[in-house]
Formats: sequence, structure tokens, C-alpha cells
Amino acid sequence: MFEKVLIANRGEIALRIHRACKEMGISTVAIHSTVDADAMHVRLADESVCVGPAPAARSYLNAAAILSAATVTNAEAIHPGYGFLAENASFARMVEEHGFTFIGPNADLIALMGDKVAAKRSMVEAGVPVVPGSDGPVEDVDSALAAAEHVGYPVLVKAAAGGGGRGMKVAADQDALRTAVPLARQEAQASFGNPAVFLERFLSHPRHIEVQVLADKHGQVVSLFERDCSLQRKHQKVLEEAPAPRLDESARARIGEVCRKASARIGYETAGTFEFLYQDGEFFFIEMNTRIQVEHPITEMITGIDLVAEMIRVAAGEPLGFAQADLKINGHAIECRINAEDPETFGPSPGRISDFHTPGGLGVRVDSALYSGYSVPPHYDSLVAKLVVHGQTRAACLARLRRALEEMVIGGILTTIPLHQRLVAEPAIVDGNYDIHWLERYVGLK
Ligand code: MV4
Repeated sequence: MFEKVLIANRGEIALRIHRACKEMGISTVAIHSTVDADAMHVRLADESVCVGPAPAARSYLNAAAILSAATVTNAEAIHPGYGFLAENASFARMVEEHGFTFIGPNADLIALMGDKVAAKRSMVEAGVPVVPGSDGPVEDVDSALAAAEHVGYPVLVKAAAGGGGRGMKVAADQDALRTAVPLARQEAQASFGNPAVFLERFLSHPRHIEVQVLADKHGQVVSLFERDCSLQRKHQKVLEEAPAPRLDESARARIGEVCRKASARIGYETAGTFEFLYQDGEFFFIEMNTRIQVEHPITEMITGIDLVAEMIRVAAGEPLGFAQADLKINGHAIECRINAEDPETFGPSPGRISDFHTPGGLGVRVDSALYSGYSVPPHYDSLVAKLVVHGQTRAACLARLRRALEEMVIGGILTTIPLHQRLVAEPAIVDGNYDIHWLERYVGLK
């Protein structure tokens, strides 16, 4: 096992990784920007290195400075967390070339999944159902029109180098597609430095269901079941739950097996997530995430597996210590993402934390790097806490979540706690009856 791991991240996920390391007897190195010198992830780590000024491009994304930090501290491995460099293939390659272990997939797999067209193709080969669409990228309007005849309108134009919803355009008919394709190509070039776009059948009312897998370097893969992440606003997840409500046991078992088989087929060797759109009883693969995700704790709550510890263990070459047959879903878990934002306008609300009280009790977990007196800097993601609640049933989980939200206090800044308090009283949420459009309609964006 590693003796020392460098954590190339900040905030709650840096803390989460630190906690796993400590429990495994691993010492930790934090990196930080100048404005994060007093951050909790720096305070808790065994060692820390300042890697640059506040802008992430010059600190948390500064590969050379991070590799230097790993070198001077004698770290053996680097955990990237999520965001920042987590899905940057060239960073993963540099980490390995410098003799460190990248705690994540190899650079080639990151690159493969970063190309949404190549990712879909590899999934088709691996037996995963994908959204029907163009066979590869469409180079111009004519080939797009030809492809759309097979796909059927409305179609969605997506950037091959995109993901996370950036640069998508719906076209209801041929005329709309004639306009959408050049526009989407321009935007893709500007945003991702790659103009390639492809078409998919537009699904009008899907749910976003994702399957968590965990694989080792010895060919073992397990599915840790699924999460429903349909409650999103502007492609930012707000509340997630596991397992997905209203998903029958046979569909769950089938999609879990599909993802296990596909992981083995592509040579996957770490934690990963298969993202699907689920509509009218059918799963359609859209993307694979090759990182530990923000919402991983709900999977931990229903399986009892420490995903971050397992990710570190398999990166060190250890075999998974359990098999699929050892796993079963225990109860239900929900995560509320609490952001430093106005709960009505969603405008940012950085500033000094005057009070911080976290709820506790059975089945309640708070992952947060906040403390009383800490100042939330304006430079980074607004996620400041994750309230994660477990219950033996979905109803018990919701009752516990309502109670925990009443107890939680984050003073001095605005947060999205009041939004979550409203959400847990909504009939559609109580019934688990929502799709990817529900939240945006609810908050009045559309
Ligand atoms: C789609 C779709 C409908 N049809 N693809 C947005 C994020 C990116 N990961 C994929 N996205 C979508 N792809 C087809 N063929 C609708 C969305 C989508 C969405 C997906 C998941 C969660 C929230 C969403 C909000 C708007 C659109």
C-alpha cells in the first residue's frame, strides 16, 4: 500500500480523500492556492504545498506545480478527486511518466471517454444500449440531414468533446438542423477546441440514472447499483438518491450486469460511472465518468462500501475484497448539495461563515470543509456541504432528511438549504415521480 498520497483537490472532496487515507495508515499531502492557506483540507493534511495563486488555472490546474509538490514531498500516488484535473488525460499521463500512481483510470481510457463519439462506439461494442444517433460525427449539414432521416426528429446535436450538457442543440426539423449544425460546430470549436458534433434522438422526458462500478487490476468488476440524478438545474445536480425510485429489480439487475461486462471489456480498473437516460422502461447510455463523483456517498450509504478507500486499494494493485454476490442494497440514501448561493436566484454568496452547526444522529452524514470563521472564497465551485441521509426505506430516509435539514445551520452566507427544505415537501419528490426537467420547471427557470 502507498505510504503517502498527494490530494490534488480542495474542499469537501479533499477532506473525504484525506479521511480514507488516514484510516488506511497513509499520510497525506494537501495542495492549495494562496487564498486556501487556511482551508480545512490544508489544516488536516500531514503536509501541504502552495501551488499557486487563487485562479484555478494557476493552482489546482497547474500540473507542473502539482507534480513538483508530489516530488518534493515524496508522495507515491496522486488522487485527483472530481473536477480540476480528474478527467484530464494528459495530466494522468504526466503523473505516470513522473513515476507516481494516478488514482483513477489510465490516460487512454480517460481520453476514450472524453470523446463522446468514441465512448459510445466502445459501448456499442461492449453490448451497452446507447441513444440511437448518427454513426460517428457529422461533418456538414448534408450528412447531418441524411443521418437525421434514420434517427428521426427531434434530434439533439451534441459536441463530441463536450459532455455535461454544454453545447447541445435540439432541432425539431430539417430547417432547424440546417441552422443548428454550423452553430453547434462553431460553439464546440470555441468551447472545446474541437468542432466535431454528432446527432442523437432527442429523448423528451428521461430520468438521469447512473450506475456505479468498481474494478480492480485483476479483472474483477462489481456494480454498486444506481443513483437517480435527475434533479438538476443548468446541468448542476441538486439532489441525488440511491437506489433510483420506481426502478424494478429486474431492470436494476440487468443494467448492473451490462455495466459490469462493459467495464471488463474495456479494461476498466478503478471507480467509474455509466450515465444513462432512462425513459419508458429503457436505458440509453450517454457518457461514462472516469472519476469519483460528488454523489458517491449515497452509494456508500446503501452498500456499506468505502468507495474512496477501494479506489486507493485497487490503484495500489490490491484485488477487490468482495464479490458481486456479497453486495446488496440496504435501505435508501439521499444527498442534498448545499451551495453558497441565493436559494431563489442562485447567485453566488461567498463570505465569512459566522455559525456552522451540522445535524447528526443515526444515518446522517455531512461532508463539508466549512468551519465557523472560515471565509468561502469566490474563486471556486459553490458547493460547501453535502448532507447525506440514510434510512431503511425511502419514506424513512425522507423523514430523516427533513429533520436533518431543520437542524442544519450555515450562518453568514446564503445557502441552498431553504430550497432543499421546500423540495422535501413536494409531492413529486415524496413520490419519486420526476424527470430531468422537473426541477427547472419547479424553480421557474422555464
Ligand atoms: C440528452 C437529452 C435528451 N436526449 N440526450 C445533458 C447533460 C449531458 N450529460 C446529456 N444531457 C442530455 N442529453 C438525448 N439524446 C437530455 C439531456 C439533458 C439532461 C440530462 C441529464 C440531466 C439533466 C439534463 C437536463 C437537460 C438535458
